Amino acid sequence: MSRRSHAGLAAVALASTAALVGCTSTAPTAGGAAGGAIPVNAADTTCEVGATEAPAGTLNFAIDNTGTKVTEFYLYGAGDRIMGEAENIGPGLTRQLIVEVPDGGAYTTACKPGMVGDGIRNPFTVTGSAARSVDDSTKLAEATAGYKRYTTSQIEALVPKTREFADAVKKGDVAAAKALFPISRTYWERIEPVAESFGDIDPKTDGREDDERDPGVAFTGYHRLEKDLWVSGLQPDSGAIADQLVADMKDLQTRVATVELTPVQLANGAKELLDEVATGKITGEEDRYSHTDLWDFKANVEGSQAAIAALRPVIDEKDPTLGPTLDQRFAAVDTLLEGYRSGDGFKLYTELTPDDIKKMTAAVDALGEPVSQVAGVVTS
Ligand SMILES: [Cu+2]
Repeated sequence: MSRRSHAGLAAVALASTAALVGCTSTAPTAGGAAGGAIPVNAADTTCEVGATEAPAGTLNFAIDNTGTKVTEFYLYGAGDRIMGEAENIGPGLTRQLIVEVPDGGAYTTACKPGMVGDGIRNPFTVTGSAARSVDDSTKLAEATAGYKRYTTSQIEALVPKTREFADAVKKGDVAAAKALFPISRTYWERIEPVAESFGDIDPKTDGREDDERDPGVAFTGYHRLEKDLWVSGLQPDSGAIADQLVADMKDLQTRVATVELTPVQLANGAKELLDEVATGKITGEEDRYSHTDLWDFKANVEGSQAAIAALRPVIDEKDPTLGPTLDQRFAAVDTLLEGYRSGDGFKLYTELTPDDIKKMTAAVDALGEPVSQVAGVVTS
């Protein structure tokens, strides 16, 4: 997840007005040219979205990073619900984002140069309503049902394992809590795009210390406790932070039970997980106190693999060449990661060499390319 601020809706309204007035939102006509991709010119200080509205259904954005910083693009629903996101778009690169938006209404687009803050936001209207793609294909319906079972099973393991971690923190058993930290996070990191899509849970459970926050909003969740365990020592409120983390995971469990996943979300989620690896794990940014980034790395890749596996019958039907390429690239990443095993876990990030990082970056980029094609294939 980008280092987003928690400035909430107030900033949304502010940002979009600013974008309209100051930051070159050129207010073009509906949809992309002739129903094609909606062009987005994402620069360092501007975010020109080639349309202010589009009919409900499958939206297709072509995001062109014309700036000098890595950027990302979001389509938000009400309450900053993430409808779709494309992260880690390097300068000079173009990335396609396909998002299924069956319900008409008010949405918001955001470009985030440097992947920080609330981004440059513009209102975006979706008109009418459309059938969900899952409704007109048995294979797609089976894919989302299968992935929903996977997500549910991960959360059924996440809640008790997080409880175990929290109990160790509350008992002051630092050694046990340190051992449980990366293990309990594995279930979270496997399904992170689904968890993130709610908008308000991820910042509380997986936010970093240097994230922008509203005044009075504390640094909580896994990484606060990671800092307590590995750096500052357990604090008087560590127990309360641990209990809150468990409560947030239970909240996630309740919300996921009613969520309807779409095939495009599975495909985008598989890519988002690899972007997570590229921006958070390969850089050592995510688990900066414990250096257990490779546990998260493995979990992100497993989660991506699960989403792709759920969609595989549809992929094989629509593009029989893509499946074998995906298998080969996933296998290459798995084999590479196995080389960094240590005991039941992995080497710490601090034990990796620049050459290790280079190999990991190349393998994840090589996997990211065919995975980024899946959204287009399953909606074709
Ligand atoms: Cu994370």
